Amino acid sequence: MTLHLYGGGRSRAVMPKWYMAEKQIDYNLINLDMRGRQHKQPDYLKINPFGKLPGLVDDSTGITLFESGAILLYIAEHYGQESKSPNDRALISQWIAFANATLSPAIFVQTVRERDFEGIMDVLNKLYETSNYLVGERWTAADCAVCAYLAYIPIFAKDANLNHWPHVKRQTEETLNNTHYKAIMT
Ligand SMILES: N[C@@H](CCC(=O)N[C@@H](CS)C(=O)NCC(=O)O)C(=O)O
Repeated sequence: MTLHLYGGGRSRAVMPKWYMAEKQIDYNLINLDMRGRQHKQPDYLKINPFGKLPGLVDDSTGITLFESGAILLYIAEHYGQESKSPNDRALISQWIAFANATLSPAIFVQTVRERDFEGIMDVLNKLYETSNYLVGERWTAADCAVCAYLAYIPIFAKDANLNHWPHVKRQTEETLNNTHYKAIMT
């Protein structure tokens, strides 16, 4: 086993975990006890000096990585057999950055949610009206990143009524019912 993913509790390890489950990529999961501050111990700080999860080590290339988006992109590029087209790869990277930098605060942070949530849902709903996929004709790391956050809406944005955005609602429900997603969330 060459890939070692450090996660813990409900950390943002969800995205790489779901991606690897979906693509049947073998890896070793190391769950750190955040309450016991294992993610602040010297051994883990060598992987992420900021002491945050997730982190990744790939023995086959010798890289250590932090930031869930960078980890997801790395796994997709090296193990996911996604598109080789530079434009598709740029688009996948765009959606992962959008998920972490724009969508995530619009779900988790109340002040941002009040300002941005509806506008973001309007755009996503329109995109999902014509396709289930954000890049090309198949599920990619872009869909993993965006849908992993959409699945948090029922928990963190309880007041949002997804009936206003039926195509976003469909994606959210499909994620919550996805066998691999459910398996990594248990
Ligand atoms: N932008 C980072 C966020 C990392 C992050 O804040 N992780 C949280 C768990 S979701 C964490 O490690 N919190 C513990 C701490 O900050 O001490 C990413 O996407 O990886």
